[in-house]
Amino acid sequence: MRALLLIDLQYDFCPGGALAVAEGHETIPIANRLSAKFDTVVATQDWHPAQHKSFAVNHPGKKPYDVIDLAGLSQVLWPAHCVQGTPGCGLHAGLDLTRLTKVFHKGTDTEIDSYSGFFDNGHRKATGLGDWLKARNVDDVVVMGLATDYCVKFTALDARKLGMNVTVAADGCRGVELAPGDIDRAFADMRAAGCDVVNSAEIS
Ligand code: VGL
Ligand code: ZN
Repeated sequence: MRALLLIDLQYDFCPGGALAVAEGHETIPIANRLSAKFDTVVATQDWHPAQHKSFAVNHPGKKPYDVIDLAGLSQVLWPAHCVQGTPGCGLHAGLDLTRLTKVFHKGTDTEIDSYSGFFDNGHRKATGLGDWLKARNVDDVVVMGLATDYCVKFTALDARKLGMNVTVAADGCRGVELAPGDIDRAFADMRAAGCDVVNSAEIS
């Protein structure tokens, strides 16, 4: 069985949002086109409490994009984004919600960030996505969404670690690109882990 994983297609990652990704909204029509071809479509939602420790505002004296140690891991401090229940946390209204089989939230634990849709960054707790897919005998996943160099990348890498065949729809992804080359490096990392990186038009 196969599933489409739509990663963090939320207002805060689109132009005008709190952690806007350039052209983030351009992923929406691609998500809708792909969704029509899949029986199982899962969306993830970054879903942070306001006190989340990945937010610079929760570390006095720090500013966005500073890097700190959090729970023993290197952590980029972000502008506050995807705060539970705020409009910015919402899935983009252009997304065809009728196609969604299931939504998984991540980043809910104040103490640790969660880029992957499967586990927190320390691989300490699972979101339930892995077990949910396994229960449905999903062994092939197509991944796309926001942001290429964070949540898409770590979701794709974790899917590989869980033994799934992973295809990344590159045109359905946009990245943060904190440092020049981050997006290209993210695709290279995904390829190196065995992900097939393709154009969405190639997916039937
Ligand atoms: C993301 C940074 C912080 C993402 C989420 O969805 O890629 N990036 N939180
Ligand atoms: Zn986040």
